[in-house]
Amino acid sequence: RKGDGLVVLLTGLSGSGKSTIAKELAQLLRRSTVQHVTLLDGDEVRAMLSKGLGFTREDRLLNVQRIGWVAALIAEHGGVAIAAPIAPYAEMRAEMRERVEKVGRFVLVHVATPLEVCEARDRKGLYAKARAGEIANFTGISDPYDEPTDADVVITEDQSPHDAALTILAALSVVAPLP
Ligand code: GGZ
Repeated sequence: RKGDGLVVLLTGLSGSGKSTIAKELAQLLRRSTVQHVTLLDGDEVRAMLSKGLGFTREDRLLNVQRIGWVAALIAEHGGVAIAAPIAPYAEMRAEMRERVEKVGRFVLVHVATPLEVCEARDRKGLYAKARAGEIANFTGISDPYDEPTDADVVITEDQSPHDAALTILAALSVVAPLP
């Protein structure tokens, strides 16, 4: 319904588990009473909406602005949008919050898996490449990540994706008890 719009932004390092948690959360919401859930998948966004953009500060800003614009549009029409870009700059997250809060609710989730843990996992081998200088401007290695100070939910590394999604769900309280 109009006015019920919501954007959930998961921010965190590469390999922190954002995408997996986002997918799990979308599933939980779809199985609940919330039907219109749009997951703005990071890979899809980078392939379509932000095709051609790289990882300079300017490109990341554009990427996250585009995600914010689409997410706000979804929220404006009563939908729920979930997005999980790294969104490394506090400024871009604040801008998204401001944009969304004009039309609906905004919930910032910090997936706070420490750099050491992400790097040790290195599921895609990107950290090794970044350390070797094969990838420039890599978040956490050679590019900044502003730790959020305004997160509505913080997810820690000991939580399973399912646990994390349940924690977020509880914080959303969108799943109103049925009458
Ligand atoms: C960070 C990079 C980089 C650099 C490629 N820095 O773990 P992944 O692979 O699948 O997720 C990362 C993704 C980050 O894109 P985002 O759109 O989320 O970033 S931002 O919000 O800052 O615009 C990583 C891959 O792209 N990747 N190069 N230099 N991550």
